[in-house]
This record gives sequence, structure tokens and C-alpha cells, in this order.
Amino acid sequence: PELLVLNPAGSIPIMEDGDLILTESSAILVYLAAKAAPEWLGSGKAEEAARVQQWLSFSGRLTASLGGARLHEMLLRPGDIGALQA
Ligand SMILES: N[C@@H](CCC(=O)N[C@@H](CS)C(=O)NCC(=O)O)C(=O)O
Repeated sequence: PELLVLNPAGSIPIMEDGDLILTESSAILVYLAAKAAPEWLGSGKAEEAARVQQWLSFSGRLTASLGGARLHEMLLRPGDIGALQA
């Protein structure tokens, strides 16, 4: 119940920074980079902005497939392990 208050979707990671609550790893990464190392987000040029989004999308796909495989193998969550490894 405590987790669902922070994220009704029930997933982790969840980050709290003062009153701010963020979910979704890509949003958390962008927030941390913007605060600590904004140059990592590029100069605002079209190609650099697209490259940041490209890597965040790649990261999201990895999280979905590897996270799903881990839940299946370690926590016995039903799933198609072949599809999760693709
Ligand atoms: N798109 C989310 C995916 C997060 C995600 O899949 N988290 C998994 C753990 S790695 C989770 O909380 N799963 C909970 C569940 O499936 O019940 C992100 O990038 O933060």
C-alpha cells in the first residue's frame, strides 16, 4: 500500500526529492542529469536531443525485457521467457 501511494502503477524505481515524486526510470534519469550534469542532456541541438531520447528508449526496452525475465526466473511470474529474451 505504501508503494501504491507513491506510484499507483506499482512499479519501481520511484524517486522522492523533497515534495517531488517521480516514477519511470527515464524520467528519473533526465531529472538527475538536469540537476547534476545538464550537459549530459545535450546542447539542445536536434541530433543531440534525439540521441538522448534514443538511449532512453533503448534503456526502456532493456528494462522491460530484462526486468520481465528476472521476474519470471526469480519470482516465478508467468511469462514467455523466449519473448522476454528476444
Ligand atoms: N518503464 C518502467 C519499468 C519499471 C519496471 O518494470 N519495474 C519493475 C522492476 S524492474 C517492477 O517494478 N515490476 C513490478 C511488477 O511487475 O509487479 C521504468 O523504466 O521505470
